[in-house]
Amino acid sequence: MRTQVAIIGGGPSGLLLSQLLHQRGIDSVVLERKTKDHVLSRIRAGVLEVGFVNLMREAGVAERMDRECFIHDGTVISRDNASFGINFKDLTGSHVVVYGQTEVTRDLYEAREAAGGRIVYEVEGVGIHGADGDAPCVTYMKDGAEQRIDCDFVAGCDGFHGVSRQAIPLGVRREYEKVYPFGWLGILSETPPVNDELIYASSERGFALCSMRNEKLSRYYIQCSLSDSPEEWSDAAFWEELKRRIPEEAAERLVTGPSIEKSIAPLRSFVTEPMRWGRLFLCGDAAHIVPPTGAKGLNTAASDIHYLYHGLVQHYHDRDDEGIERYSERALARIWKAERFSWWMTTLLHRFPDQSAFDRRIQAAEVAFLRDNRAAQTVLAENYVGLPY
Ligand code: RFL
Ligand code: PHB
Repeated sequence: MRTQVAIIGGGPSGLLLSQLLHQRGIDSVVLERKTKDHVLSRIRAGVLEVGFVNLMREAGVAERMDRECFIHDGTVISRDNASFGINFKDLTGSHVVVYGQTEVTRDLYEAREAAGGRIVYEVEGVGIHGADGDAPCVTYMKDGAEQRIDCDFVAGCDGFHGVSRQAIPLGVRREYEKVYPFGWLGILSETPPVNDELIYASSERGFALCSMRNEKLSRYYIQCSLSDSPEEWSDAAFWEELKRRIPEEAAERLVTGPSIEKSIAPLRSFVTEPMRWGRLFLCGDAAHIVPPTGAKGLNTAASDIHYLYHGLVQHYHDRDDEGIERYSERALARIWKAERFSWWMTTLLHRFPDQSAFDRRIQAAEVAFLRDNRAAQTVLAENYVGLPY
């Protein structure tokens, strides 16, 4: 098989890139390790930056999103029962959009299928060859037979556990990592959200987040121990713990119900550099991870796709390689700022096992400063709604 861009990974990064390239007449093939149903069963991001939404529009896949999404002009921060709002609209003139990653991925799959896009599911043993030369190729196993795709470029969109990053030689690759000593236990429940804006809650018992997907579907998280397993947490225990961490008035109106999904995500910050090696480009979780506290994971994946897409269009339409040559530099400049913001929000709002009483007081003082200081709120708001591409 031959294509212009071989894309490894059929998550949101890979599908969005494939769809954007298609809009500009550039051919791609997407290789996905799992089935489509499996990818769609993963409950992940919920908060999208306007930059992401604009990219979906450019890809021609924003119709349902524009109809069904929820615009959030602000968020609530609480600490030990006192809460305050951060008004994004007032502070930055912008907002964020609530529309689940599952729906984003579904819309992208539908668009790729409608356009006759080539997506190969359940591939195994993907290998990238000759990325440092002029004629790369990708090999993989499908139904017991080895297949090969010759291409001009390879986009590694295969997430944190993928193979693309490993294709960059160790002598070239630098990795930066911070692992946090806790995880997030998340549940999805068919109950109305407790609040019309998200609540980020810091408490003596640990962090909690009240989020949502729509008027009838809520997403809640509580900070948990890394040794916990979702089976150990009954729904009743989850709701009780959540209520103890969020402001009392919110706990009183919280509607509880059976969970329809329950999972634990460990928290990690991770960046790999460079994000380009010859004709191989890393995008999204394949290159970097943030703790979910700032809602930046999918949004940073989208900015990578923006830079790569424009670089490839420049290459094919203008015969100019400036965009692909500077891809890594441009993507990383934005990534590190999102890494900083996500690390900061995580550090501000979580309970760390080795924290002293002094550390807790400093955290409380920082939350109080944020509550009282417009400049501090503006810093949060500008980062949360998304820095410019
Ligand atoms: P994905 O989604 O991991 O997709 C990678 C795809 O590649 C496939 N794959 C392979 N295919 C072929 N060969 C191989 N060897 C392969 N290895 C892997 C996988 O099966 C998969 O389909 O990466 P992508 O596309 O870069 O997208 C990244 C986002 O999924 C991720 O950053 C976000 O979900 C992070 N995130 C959030 N981001 C936000 O912007 N806003 C949020 O509100 C937000 N909330 C979250 C989150 C992530 C969470 N978890 C579970 C980590 C909340 C949570 C709890
Ligand atoms: C979510 O709705 O899943 C969500 C929202 C905000 C975050 C993280 C996750 O910061």
